Amino acid sequence: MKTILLTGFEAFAGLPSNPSQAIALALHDQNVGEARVVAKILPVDGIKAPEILKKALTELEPDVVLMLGLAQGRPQIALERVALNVLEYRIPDNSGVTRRGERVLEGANDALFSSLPIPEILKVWRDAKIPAYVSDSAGTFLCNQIMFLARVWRPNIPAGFIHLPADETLAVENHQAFVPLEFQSRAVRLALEVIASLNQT
Ligand code: PCA
Repeated sequence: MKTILLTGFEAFAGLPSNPSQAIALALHDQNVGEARVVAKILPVDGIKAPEILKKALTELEPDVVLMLGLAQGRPQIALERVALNVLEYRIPDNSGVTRRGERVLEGANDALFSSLPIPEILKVWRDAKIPAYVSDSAGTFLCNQIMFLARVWRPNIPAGFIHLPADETLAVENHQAFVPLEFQSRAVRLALEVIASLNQT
């Protein structure tokens, strides 16, 4: 049976929650098609998150890595196409560290593409009437950082990132676009079904 490593992030920026955490935890230890999902929640910490990701990759040797994170203010679910070898934190991480003008990994490529089947995932979402789009920037904070590292550390497996919009819990706090958590969760599950059925894994 294949193993899918599914990561989410803890809350950050003073927010009460992070939909990526709730969704990843709800899918932990579930079977999706021929694959078993193992969820890990990463701290929003530029040192600890890479350490936990690396440990999970070594211990689980997953066939696929799907990473989730929150992008408040985005109107829809976004499948990231590319991760940049740049750290340009616009806010401090949860340990109070701000990194500016640094590389994720010295000597590595400037950018790495997602190795997930982007067109297939978009099609499944479209058929299910889930509004979503391909994003050409995962930002320059933690989400971009771990997407980049996953592609460097496991170049030969499908690995990529989904940015989730605010959910209802976050949106009641301020006036912003949101997609209900239940709906987001369905989108992630559908993406996992596509990924689980990949031939190359
Ligand atoms: N979103 C942030 C980091 C953690 C998260 O969920 C980002 O987009 O980089």
